[in-house]
Amino acid sequence: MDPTVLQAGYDLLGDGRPETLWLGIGTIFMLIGTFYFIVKGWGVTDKEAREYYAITILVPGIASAAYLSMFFGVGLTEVEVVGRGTLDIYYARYADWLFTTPLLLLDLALLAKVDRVSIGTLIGVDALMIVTGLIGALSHTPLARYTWWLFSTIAMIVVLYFLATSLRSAAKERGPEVESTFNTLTALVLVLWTAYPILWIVGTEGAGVVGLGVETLLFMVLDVTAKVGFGFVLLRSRAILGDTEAPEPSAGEASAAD
Ligand SMILES: *C/C=C(C)/C=C/C=C(C)/C=C/C1=C(C)CCCC1(C)C
Repeated sequence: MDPTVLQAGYDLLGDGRPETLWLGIGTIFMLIGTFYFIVKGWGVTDKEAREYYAITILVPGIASAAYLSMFFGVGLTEVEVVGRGTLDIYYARYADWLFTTPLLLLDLALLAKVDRVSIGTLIGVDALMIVTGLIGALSHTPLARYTWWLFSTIAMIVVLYFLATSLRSAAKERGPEVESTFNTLTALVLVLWTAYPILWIVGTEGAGVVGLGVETLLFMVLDVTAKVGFGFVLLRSRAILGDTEAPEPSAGEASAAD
């Protein structure tokens, strides 16, 4: 590929947005992920596994809509920033993340089988992370932008800490299959999610060291891996199956088993 294409992308719609190449490729990957998970989940009858499929199919499904809208230039706005001029901000990302990051966390919370209060707290702090990141992206002074970035990053650290400590020990209680899948997915989340605030702060939203084309490419790679890659690891694991080997003894179940 010609180096200028790698630098900025290729203006597919001819409207002066070279990043449309990466947004178009992102849409295709998210659609492939969505349909792959649908086909894979088609004949699944296990009740618990079906829950994981429903959640995990929604994630790239929502992202494909967000990517397609950004591709066509919807969910894009201009923000005047003191000392930086006018920035192009794709705010549709935050709408995507506001729904998809809680769903990814819900998958992990279901694996760990934690209570509703823990799930609510985890998702609440995660939503705070996305909303404060959006406020930062729409702010007009560098000081405000960096302050919101810090707020959002602290919320992210709380989420990741919660995953690596209390959810991790809860997952361990559920046996080696769940423990190993949970740990693989959490390692993936720790690495990939940490890259988002770094890319934001070096990218056009922050210092502007990385241009919009490269930034859009890297966010696309992160988004595809954090959603489709995550789903691929989760849905191929036996950890998502209900505890069929040791059914809870309850009245009526003996006759239902015949
Ligand atoms: C599928 C999409 C995923 C997994 C998105 C994750 C996004 C983040 C972890 C974003 C974090 C941010 C900060 C911690 C600070 C700056 C603003 C954000 C929203 C990029």
